[in-house]
Amino acid sequence: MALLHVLQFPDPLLRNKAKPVAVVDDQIRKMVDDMFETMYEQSGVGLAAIQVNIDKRIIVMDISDDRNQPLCVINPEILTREGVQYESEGCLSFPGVFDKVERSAKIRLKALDRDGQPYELDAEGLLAVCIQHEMDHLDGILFIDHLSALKKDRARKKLEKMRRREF
Ligand code: K1U
Ligand code: ZN
Repeated sequence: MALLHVLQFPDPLLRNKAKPVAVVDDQIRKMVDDMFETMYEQSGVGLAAIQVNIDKRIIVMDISDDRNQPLCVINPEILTREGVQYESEGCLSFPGVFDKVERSAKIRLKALDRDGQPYELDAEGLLAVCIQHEMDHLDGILFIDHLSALKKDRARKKLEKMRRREF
């Protein structure tokens, strides 16, 4: 396995749109495993392939406290949506920036697993938020795109300030 470089805002590659995976083969499984290793190493609960400059519709997630419930999501589709939730989100491409985003409260997801087998999943709470956040990444959409101009500007300034402190 290998650790991958996570792109940071404002890298234009984060705006790329991912393409569907045609066949889930060993090459795709290697990408999935590398993405899991990277997500766990960065203490994230999710990671989309676009964030590591892979233009494929692949997401990895683990929202469990013990970090032992990996969820591999390939070619995701949201079948149904219900209600609204407004919760705080973070992003590995925006370290230190958190803000509330409006998302569907409950979703039904259809996807392929690490073996290329189709499955469906009902999600709510953090899992539903995380799936929607990661699916946005696959379409080049970032969570700050959901914020008001004022909050977006505040997030940008916070990121700049944190980066100045790093150097
Ligand atoms: O960059 C990413 O896409 C990963 C992101 C996923 C996410 C977390 C929470 C809400 C929406 C999307 C993260 O893992 S952010 C860091 C994190 O570990 C975290 C943040 C908030 C709650 C729980 C965990
Ligand atoms: Zn993100």
